[in-house]
Amino acid sequence: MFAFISFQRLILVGASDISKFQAWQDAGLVLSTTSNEACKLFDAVLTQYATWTNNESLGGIDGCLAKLKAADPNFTMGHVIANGLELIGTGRTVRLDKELDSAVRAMVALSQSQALTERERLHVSALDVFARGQLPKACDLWEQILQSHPTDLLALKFSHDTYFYLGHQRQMRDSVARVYPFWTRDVPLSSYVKGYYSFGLVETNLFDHAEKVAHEALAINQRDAWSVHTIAHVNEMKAEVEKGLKFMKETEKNWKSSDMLACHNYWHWALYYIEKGEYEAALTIYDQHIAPPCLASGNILDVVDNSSMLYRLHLEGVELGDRWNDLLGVTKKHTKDHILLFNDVHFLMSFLGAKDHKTTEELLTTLQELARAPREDHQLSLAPSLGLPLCQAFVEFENGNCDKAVDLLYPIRYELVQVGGSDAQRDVFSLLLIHAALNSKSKAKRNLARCLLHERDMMRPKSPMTERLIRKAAAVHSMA
Ligand SMILES: *[C@@H]1O[C@H](CO)[C@@H](O)[C@H](O)[C@H]1NC(C)=O
Ligand SMILES: *[C@@H]1O[C@H](CO)[C@@H](O)[C@H](O)[C@H]1NC(C)=O
Ligand SMILES: CC(=O)N[C@H]1CO[C@H](CO)[C@@H](O)[C@@H]1O
Ligand SMILES: [Fe+2]
Repeated sequence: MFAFISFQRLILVGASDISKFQAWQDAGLVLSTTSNEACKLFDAVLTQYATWTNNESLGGIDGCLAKLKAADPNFTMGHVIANGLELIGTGRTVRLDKELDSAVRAMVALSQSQALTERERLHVSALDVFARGQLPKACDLWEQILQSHPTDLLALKFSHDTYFYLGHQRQMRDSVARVYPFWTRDVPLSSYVKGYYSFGLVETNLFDHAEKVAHEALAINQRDAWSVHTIAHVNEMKAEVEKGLKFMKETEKNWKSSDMLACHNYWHWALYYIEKGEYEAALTIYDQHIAPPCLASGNILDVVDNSSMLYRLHLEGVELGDRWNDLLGVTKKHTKDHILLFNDVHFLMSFLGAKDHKTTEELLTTLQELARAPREDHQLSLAPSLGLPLCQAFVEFENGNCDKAVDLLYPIRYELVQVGGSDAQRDVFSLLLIHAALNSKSKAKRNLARCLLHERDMMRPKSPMTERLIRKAAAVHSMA
């Protein structure tokens, strides 16, 4: 499974044959280190990241990173992958985290003291700009790498994840498409690239094509949790509830040990139950498979899933017990992070759910302050037009000011894609708008609710949730 070490070794053994050496050099992915062990560990980390799976027999990603540092502390690409995973994890920011800030600075300084390849320098620059919040610029640099090194899996995956955070759906698809022909069957991990491509397809509404490519990937490797995830999205977007439930159940054994994604796949599974109105079943999945890893890892994706699941159940009027308070224990420390607006709004959901007014206020004021100061940070530049009205809409809704929530949310709903995340994840914003409109005092807004439900029904016919909401809308309308 070592995608990189093979190239490295071939460069070494091919060195006597100049033309072959050149060919590998041109296509190959040079790693500037004298330690073969460091190359091997770099590859192990990349493989685990690319497959969403910590391999415990290798010591997991953290274990491998520690050994990697020890094998060659001066290995720039080792620093790149270590810092990159921290930054892409979006749980830490150099703005507030001195340790991460100095790690990024040390990486840049180290790279300047070494004779590196252009590709390696671009990797360093990409992370340097990412750390300063310039996510689109980071993607441009990774694209530059991919144009000359289409099998650079690290550049491909970092850009894929960053496009996701940016809500750049077509870029997420096309970035993989541009390198797709180079990922022939013999290239290690190539079936996973099919999974990345299929996710770009689903996020651009090419559902049938997405499903086909994901099944191709699964035919090669049924343990590919990300391709399972794409199919979960297809079934979600088409409201194919029974098909979705069946698929998750049948494949669970193959993906449940992919620890970085399993919680999210369970989240998709529970969504089908919410669709059906089977709240107890959704809560059982939540309590067994979503809450425990979230609590243990504090991983941002897990926290987001936890919040988002609870908020959807809250909108459906389900009693949630102490669950919001438990979640608050994990989210509260992120109140002032403001790394991604998408994360902010999910932390906010938990503050509102736990009725922690002080923390709610703190999140809003610190975001307002950061948004006022001019800065290069891409996400913060979106705070005044998108992040703040979105957060305020949630607050108004919780305070019972449904009309106000609609006024805040309705004008920006087609722009919200820019806060990132998947269509399925951002659906909670559409649901909030519909619920706010349904419960508005103004008749015009209740009428809007009906229109929004028609829109929803056209996009995913036969959704049980939409049907429930349409019945509710008819009831409140006749009351008017
Ligand atoms: C973990 O790594 C070992 C050693 O490379 C490998 O044999 C094994 O298949 C890996 N396990 C998983 C689940 O990928
Ligand atoms: C790392 O680089 C520094 C400065 O060039 C050098 O002094 C040190 O010996 C190197 N360490 C290793 C383990 O190569
Ligand atoms: C990370 C986290 O706080 N997870 C929580 C999600 O909700 C459950 C309640 O079912 C809590 O127990 C977890 O602590
Ligand atoms: Fe998803």
